[in-house]
Amino acid sequence: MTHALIVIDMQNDFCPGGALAVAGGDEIVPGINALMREFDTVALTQDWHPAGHSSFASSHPGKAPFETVEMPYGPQVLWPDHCVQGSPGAAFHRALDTVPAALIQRKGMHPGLDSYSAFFENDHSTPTGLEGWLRERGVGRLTLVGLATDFCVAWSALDAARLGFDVTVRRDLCRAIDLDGSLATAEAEMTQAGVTLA
Ligand code: VGL
Ligand code: ZN
Repeated sequence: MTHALIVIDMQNDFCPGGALAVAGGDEIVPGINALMREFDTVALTQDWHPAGHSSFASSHPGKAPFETVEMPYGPQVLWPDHCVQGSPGAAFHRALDTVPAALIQRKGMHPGLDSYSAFFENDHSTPTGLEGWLRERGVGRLTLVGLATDFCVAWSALDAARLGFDVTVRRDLCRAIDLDGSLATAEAEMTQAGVTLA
């Protein structure tokens, strides 16, 4: 069974100086580059929103970043504008080695629907296609690293476990946003779902 590495959202906007900076987000780049060399199958994800995306607080008059709104698919945290398609903030961190990656899975492209997970949009039903790509390549085990532990990494890990993959999250190669205890909640949910936190 093939073991794949999924590198989540290692983009400028999630690193120090970016629009939605995760503390220490850039520290994990060298470790991720080294880990990629140990895997035959590597995929990267890239948060890739159209301008005016519905997950941006700026698209909701009177709302501020980090407030929550009800969307047709459930509660949605509002974020500063980030990872706008083609912008410098949406580019991968310049030190990230993208050469070993066979796939770059972009997500969050539907204007009215956010996507934290690499597998499904936030309605939990619109697939990105990553599951099929992995299955066709005989992948059964996944290791996840990247940003942010408590949002895109956790949602990807939970979906992957639900889909039947054997999932490990390398906590040392992730960094968290930690909004109102979201890291502790995400780690408890991952453990509950059978994800290995290494
Ligand atoms: C992410 C918030 C909004 C992430 C992406 O990569 O964790 N978080 N979009
Ligand atoms: Zn986003």
